[in-house]
Amino acid sequence: SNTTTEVPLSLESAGVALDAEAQVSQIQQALVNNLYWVQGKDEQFANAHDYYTALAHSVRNQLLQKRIRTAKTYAQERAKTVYYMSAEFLMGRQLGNGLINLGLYDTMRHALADCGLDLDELLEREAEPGLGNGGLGRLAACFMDSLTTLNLPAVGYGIRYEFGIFTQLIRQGHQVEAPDKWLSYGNPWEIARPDYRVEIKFGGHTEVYKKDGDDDYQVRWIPAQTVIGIPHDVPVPGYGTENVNLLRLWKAEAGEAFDLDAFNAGDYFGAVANKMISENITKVLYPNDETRQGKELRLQQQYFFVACSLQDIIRLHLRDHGSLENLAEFAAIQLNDTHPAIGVAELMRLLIDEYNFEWAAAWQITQRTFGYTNHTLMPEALEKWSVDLFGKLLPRHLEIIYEINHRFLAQVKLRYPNDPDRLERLSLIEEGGERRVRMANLACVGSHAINGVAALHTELLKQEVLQDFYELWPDKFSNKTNGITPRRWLLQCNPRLAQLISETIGDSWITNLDDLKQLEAHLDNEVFRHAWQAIKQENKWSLARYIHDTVGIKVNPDSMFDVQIKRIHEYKRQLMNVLHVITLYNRMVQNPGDHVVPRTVIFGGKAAPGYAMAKLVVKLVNAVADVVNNDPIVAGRLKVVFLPNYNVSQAQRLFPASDLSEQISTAGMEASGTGNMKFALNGALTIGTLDGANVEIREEVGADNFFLFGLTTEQVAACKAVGHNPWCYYDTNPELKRTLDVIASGLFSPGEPDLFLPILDSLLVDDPYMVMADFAAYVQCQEHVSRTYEDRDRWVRMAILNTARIGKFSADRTIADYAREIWKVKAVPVAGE
Ligand code: Z16
Repeated sequence: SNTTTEVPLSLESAGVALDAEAQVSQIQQALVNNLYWVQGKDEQFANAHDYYTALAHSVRNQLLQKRIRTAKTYAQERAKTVYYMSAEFLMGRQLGNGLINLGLYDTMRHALADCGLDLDELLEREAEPGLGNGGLGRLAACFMDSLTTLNLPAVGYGIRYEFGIFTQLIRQGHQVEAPDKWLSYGNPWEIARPDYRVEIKFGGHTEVYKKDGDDDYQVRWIPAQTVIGIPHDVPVPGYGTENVNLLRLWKAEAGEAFDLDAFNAGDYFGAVANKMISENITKVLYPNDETRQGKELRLQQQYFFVACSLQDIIRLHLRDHGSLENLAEFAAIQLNDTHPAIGVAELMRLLIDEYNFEWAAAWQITQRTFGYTNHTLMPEALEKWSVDLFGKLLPRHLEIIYEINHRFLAQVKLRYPNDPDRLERLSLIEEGGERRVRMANLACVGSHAINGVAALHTELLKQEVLQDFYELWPDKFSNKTNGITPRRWLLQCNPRLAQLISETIGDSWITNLDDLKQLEAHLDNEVFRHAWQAIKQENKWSLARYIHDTVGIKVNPDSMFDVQIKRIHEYKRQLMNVLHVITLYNRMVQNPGDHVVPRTVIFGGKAAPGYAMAKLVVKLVNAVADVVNNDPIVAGRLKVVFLPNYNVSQAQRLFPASDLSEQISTAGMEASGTGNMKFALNGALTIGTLDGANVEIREEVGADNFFLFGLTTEQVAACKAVGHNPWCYYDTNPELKRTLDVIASGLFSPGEPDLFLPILDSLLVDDPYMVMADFAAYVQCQEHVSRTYEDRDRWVRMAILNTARIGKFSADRTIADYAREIWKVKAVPVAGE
């Protein structure tokens, strides 16, 4: 054929009137050309991965075309831009999402089928870009989708980790971590931009000097080392829009000036070794969710990506506006947690040391530019860096932080003249013991807006963790309840349900999730309810197949799929869920003939590699699964599954197939949760505590359609205040006693009788997460769940109502609120061709 003699074609974008047949043949042509010209492969030898890559390049070409027009439009309109700074972006696979957002999904499926290729199979070839730990990183990804869908000018700034979140393997029931080599077959979605490289300094010292023609003294930073940041751009499409925003991820490389000395000194190997040290900065994602690690490399990562991003923002701003005076009018920088909070000191440094601003002017620009989102109430998660380490790595920033603190505390002293304790709490520096820089305090002082991620979380922030800041500046605080993108979390992951919904109420819900309310009018339509139930059933069959393929366990698709998928953490109480499973098992053993509602209890989630208790919970789940799944007395009425390596791709299979969503954290500990929203959107019912966004989900779906149990935040606090005694629950609840006794008996740890002792100790000695206190209520609520599930028609009605009433939790709503109330940015739609 002559197809291979032409230069690679890109797919023609929509707008050009092509009939379906012409479009299909053009797609096929583009794929073959890409195989040949980009990948150097003949059709004959191409495998599924090659076709995936070809397809990805075709989609990327179209996105780039739109991206170029988007950038032009934003510049012409002098649009205010959101810069979302996040150490994590958990984007998930891009191909399916790109096809859907371009409106090409069905066409592509047919074009591929024509050549004997299965789109689903190609989609599975894409490596998972796991550049995040969990909720916080996935939130950033949902936000990018909504920002673009709402036509808001935005750039996501982050780190291009060479290794993302580790691959979780299960060996003899234990978690084992393997490196995540997600880039080993290349990444068709990114474009390196060496032309926009920036230089970043580290270490060394500062000195005072006089600038020519200036009487004032200036400070300059003489670094010990410099590193180069290379941006890698990933286009971010929106749904049904021409706009394409950018995710700009930084990769660290060795600076040339830096190794030249070593080369000149004849130390060739030393110079190359130093290159490796620089490149380490973006080597690997820290796998800690909610626990900080005071490692130097982590601080280097944070400073590196923030400093790269600020230079980039300034370059763009000066290109379009000429002066930094009006930076805050055109740039809104959002700090996703404290990970990028060093940006406050870095922007001050740039303005003062590099652009000659006076302190007061620089400070005003800085405060007006930054906003700060807090994601946790847990004190152990709040980032604090040793002053010593900080000063070694960032000597100039430490000086600037001291100066910010000095001026800030002077202001506080005027307001609270005789309150040294308050001063101590507000200080950017923690004294007593090793002095440390408090990043949350820096973020609060340097931002004009501070927000929590769910109503309860924001209230608790104001009353507890950030109380002193709230009393100082109540107007800075607001709530922005988290949301999820309905494109990935319904349209893409649950195509059958999406189709039924669109056939029933039209497809406006895709960009206006509140329209799902119209489903309520169809609640009494039996045909609709049956269709709904049949889709859940099909999704469960397909998950059952996946479970069998991955872990070899046969599950009953007619049983209730009871699912808890999230990072493994004591406060999330996977342990309480396992204890419930053991209790159900004990009942079967004791009364084998009793009627039970069959359940499949599914767990998924990674434990931080250094978190021994979380890893022991993983082992316990697997050990309980071994016993329960193989005991003939159970007769298949209860199955336990631990799915290894939970990630975004797996999540897309799990949410559509779930009946019951486990949201059982100790009240007051989960800032928001977002999995809870994904379950409800896909018609699962929640068993949950009054924690995080559960509170608002229950408000929206109605108390009758939510299985509530457990102590409230206030009750937890009261209980702890009087002294919580877990033994009394053990002594007075025979089922709980039996459950712990069975673990202690070694039934789940043959040959290792002491294996689970740390778990029993934690429960019986101080039970900091109130598992013992909430257990009876949880088990009772689970009985109510089972009885409800038996009335299948009632269950389906409740499920439909959950989906119908979940509209508030669209990330489109969340982003519209940020845009209006914090960022003051407006939509800038790009015209079609
Ligand atoms: C994270 O994923 C979260 C908080 C945090 O301090 C660090 C990480 Cl890596 C999570 C919260 O635990 C969760 O409740 C919340 O929904 C999510 O951030 C997004 O706000």
